[in-house]
Amino acid sequence: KKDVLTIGDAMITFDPSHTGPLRFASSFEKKAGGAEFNFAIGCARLGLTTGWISRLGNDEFGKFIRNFARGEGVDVSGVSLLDGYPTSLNFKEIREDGSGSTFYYRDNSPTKALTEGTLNEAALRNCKLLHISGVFAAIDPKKNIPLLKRAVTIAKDHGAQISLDPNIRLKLWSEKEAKDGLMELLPYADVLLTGDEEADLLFGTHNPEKLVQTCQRYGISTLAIKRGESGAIAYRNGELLQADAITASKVVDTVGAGDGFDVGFVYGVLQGWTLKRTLQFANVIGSMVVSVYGDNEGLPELEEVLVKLGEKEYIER
Ligand code: KDG
Repeated sequence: KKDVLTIGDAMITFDPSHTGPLRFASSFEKKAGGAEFNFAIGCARLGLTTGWISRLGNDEFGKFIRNFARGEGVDVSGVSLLDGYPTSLNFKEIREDGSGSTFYYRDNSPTKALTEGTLNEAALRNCKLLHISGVFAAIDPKKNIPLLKRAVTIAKDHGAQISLDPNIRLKLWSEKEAKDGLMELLPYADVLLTGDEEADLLFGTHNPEKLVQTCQRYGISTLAIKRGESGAIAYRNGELLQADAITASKVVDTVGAGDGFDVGFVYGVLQGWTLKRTLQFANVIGSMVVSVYGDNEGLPELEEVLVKLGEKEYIER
């Protein structure tokens, strides 16, 4: 079985060469991004066998994204290039403190053509963990919520764990749509990876004890709450832990930090690590992503994390 499988959208990300309002940015670097895509890249970099199900345009950008994922070792046999759907674009605005905004051109995302009937069921039956996120759900909620329900049902019936990151993007759907849609997916999740604001929107609270109770109601065994600069919280089997944020050497681009955390957390879950180690590992990866420009360029290889944790020596020359 593959360690990890994910389903979702990817886009060309245009990163501005300078910080400041996008209207004044005149040069950009062409990269690739997308929440579920970043997740797949991060898992593969850690050495997990990883598959990604998606649709891209049959164009230069689609080929670039597919080849990028393939080059990182992601199994892209579930990714098709389609005529008639240009690959989506995302222009990023980056502020001085590394925070940013995204400007999407993805109304006609190729993943709109990814239907339940075209899902690769064999891949879903053959993974240890299926990761889903609210970004793909938001692209086309009427189609993608039932599609994701079908996907998680197949995966779960064949023994997979399901991780869910609400990844709420209010540029893609309204608060009500997000809440209604994600609540339908929640009962299938084993691992919930959420932010404070997302928890507020979904459950009306981000109080950890209350969220633990909510998870118990939904049958979610493991919870992680990502709090950016305030660290992270994790819960499993009666154990509730808090970890301070790890100060990054410098923060240049915070986009993708949450995906990095997810990658690290899921890695720990799959290795059967203690909750403490899992949380620490996830936290370290989140902090590594923010000190590199790009949505996924800062996602580390396993060795780099071990160096960061002081468990391995880095030989410079
Ligand atoms: O989580 C990071 C992603 O959000 C980014 O790579 C692209 O905005 C994006 C999206 O919608 O996936």
